Amino acid sequence: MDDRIETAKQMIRNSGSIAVLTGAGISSDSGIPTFRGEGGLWRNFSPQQLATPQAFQRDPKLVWEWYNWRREVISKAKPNAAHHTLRKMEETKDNFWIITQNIDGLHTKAGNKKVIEFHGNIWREKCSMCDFRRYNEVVYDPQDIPPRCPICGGFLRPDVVWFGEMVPQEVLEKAISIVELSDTFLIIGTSGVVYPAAYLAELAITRRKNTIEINREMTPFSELVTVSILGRAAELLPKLV
Ligand code: BJW
Ligand code: ZN
Repeated sequence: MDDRIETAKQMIRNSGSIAVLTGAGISSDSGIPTFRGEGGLWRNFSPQQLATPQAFQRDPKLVWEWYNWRREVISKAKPNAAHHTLRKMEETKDNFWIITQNIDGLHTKAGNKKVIEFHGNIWREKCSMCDFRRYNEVVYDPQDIPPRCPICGGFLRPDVVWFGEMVPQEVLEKAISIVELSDTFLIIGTSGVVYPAAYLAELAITRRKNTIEINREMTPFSELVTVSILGRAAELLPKLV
């Protein structure tokens, strides 16, 4: 394992252009549960049962209860050593971008400036009926759920990307160009089963970038990347710089 860390470290040191794809695993050491695996289920619902427009249409209150609970957890969470390491990396590289699937905002909180929030942000809200959008960093009182649009009275929803919805075109295009322009690609704490995020990692692999994966477990990428390191992101990332 130590020689893998050494190889990854050299790749990062010699690289002028780094792109990073992060998933729920990078925030698990900040106390935010992941989606799949241990502790990932909220009231026994899987993300596929809650993170969909159909679930919201059927039961907006239930879906908001889930997001409100996550808002509460996220409001108390602090960036961990993995987030902080990525901030240091950004400071030393001319070209450095994070593409995160997380909606918790912890990369920005850690001080990173070049962050693409691929699946949106939990504090952003948009109306399910009209074009109203707002940033609203509050944990709701249970009786105020689901919140209503101040313009049209429709239900507000979290401005995040659910299953069956498209990642906004400009976000997807920007992410793809970041991958294309990078020479080193890090894949951190993601199960790699959700598309199109997983496609970005596949793209990096097919374009023969230097690819480094950090994950507690094996993923579909583990045998395809240049270096796969098994372990916790908060423990391993600081060793790479
Ligand atoms: C650690 C660790 C530690 C833990 N250190 N590691 C191609 C093939 C098959 C299906 C599809 C396809 N293309 C599209 C689809 C359908 C679908 C999809 O991907 N389904 C699959 C599940 C099969 N995709 C979509 O619907 C997407 N939209 C789309 O395709 O639009 C086009 C279209 C539209 C209409 C019709 C047809 C096509 C949208 C997907 C949006 C996903 N949204 C969510 C919710 C976001 C908001 C929210 O957070 O509530 O995004 S679902 C959920 O999964 C969330 C996450 O960002 C995402 C990924 O999860 P992630 O980050 O990987 O977390 P986990 O929990 O899965 O994994 C954690 C990992 O960390 C594990 O590996 C651990 O081992 C590791 N770990 N602790 C290091 N300390
Ligand atoms: Zn509205």
